[in-house]
Amino acid sequence: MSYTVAIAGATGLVGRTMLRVLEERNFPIKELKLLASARSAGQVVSAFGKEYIVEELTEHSFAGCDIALFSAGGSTSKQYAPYAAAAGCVVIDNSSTWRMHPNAPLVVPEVNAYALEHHHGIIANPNCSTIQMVVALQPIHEQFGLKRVVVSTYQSVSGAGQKGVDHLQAEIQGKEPESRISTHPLAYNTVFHSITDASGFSEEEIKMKNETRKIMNLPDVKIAVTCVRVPVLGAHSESVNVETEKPMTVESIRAALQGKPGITLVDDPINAVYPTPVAASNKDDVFVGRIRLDDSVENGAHLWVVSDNLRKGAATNAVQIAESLVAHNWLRFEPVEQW
Ligand code: NAP
Ligand code: 3JN
Repeated sequence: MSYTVAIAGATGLVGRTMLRVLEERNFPIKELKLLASARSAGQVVSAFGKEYIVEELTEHSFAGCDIALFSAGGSTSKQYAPYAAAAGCVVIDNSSTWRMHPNAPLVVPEVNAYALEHHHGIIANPNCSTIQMVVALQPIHEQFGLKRVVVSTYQSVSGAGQKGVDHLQAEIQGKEPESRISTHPLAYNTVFHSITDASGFSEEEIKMKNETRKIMNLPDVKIAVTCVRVPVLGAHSESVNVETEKPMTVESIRAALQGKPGITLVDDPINAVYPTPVAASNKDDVFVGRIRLDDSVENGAHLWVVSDNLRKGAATNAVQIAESLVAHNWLRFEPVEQW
């Protein structure tokens, strides 16, 4: 079997990474439809040894498509994903639009692939910072029972799309950026995501908390989040502190993580062996290291978790969802009346 796949946002950082990941993983493509805004219509993109012409995304784009991978921003997903689902095409959406919708499964295959079984045509891909954290947390939860998580992120500028990369690179070259993702300088600095919530939290912090609870099916787990942007081009790092029901040792944590799908342990701190964003870039795994016990609570530990935000944090996770749907024969779905 092979499938007709549309990519909405094919010219963006995530969309281009999706194309690469589909190619690398040899996803069975019958036809490929590359969609973006009217600005990019007519652009030529090479993939799978062929040249494709980018088309403007419209409500009619999904006729005959089996799967649509969306990474064109939240408002585009909100407007067009329901048209795709109505055309019988399964949407895997990278924006936050559908993540907390009760009819949309929010999936990281290593954690909750089971949630895909009875989908209704729109499946949400979590936020990049959430994905890498839950991949590392799930084996710890299974072994020791998760009570509380305290996480601080060190997020690369590619998380803010092409604009973020251009902003940092311009400043490093001593130029004025054409557009900015922060009112503060990015180069040689640390900044926060926009804070629009009256509580003082950024959207990114709120997403991490809500999405983690939904994916891990732990509605009451305690989570404290601080999200920070650092002058790194690709891959997000996270300091993750966990408190568990059962006691842990460094060795038992390593044993819980070792060999789990999607996780690579990089943990020999005496020899300066630990995960870094440079080493994690262009890889698909979540890299975990600096495992230490935290003696400030009864059962506590620290982890350092690093992953490529454009790959496992976005494109790879979306393609893994598509692979899982295909492998289980779960592409067909019962539609909902209204999204
Ligand atoms: P990007 O590099 O800025 O690319 C944005 C893409 O969306 C471009 O292909 C753009 O097409 C397309 N687009 C924008 N407005 C559109 C419209 N009205 N109709 C059709 N296409 C439109 O951003 P990105 O990093 O790829 O991220 C895209 C989205 O993915 C984000 O907004 C977010 O929701 C999600 N996401 C990103 C990350 C990450 O780590 N970067 C992680 C998770 C999720 P044009 O080239 O024609 O403008
Ligand atoms: O800032 C980052 O590192 C990740 C940003 C992700 C992002 C950027 C713009 C809009 C998202 C997301 O995936 O949550 C969204 C969004 O769809 O809300």
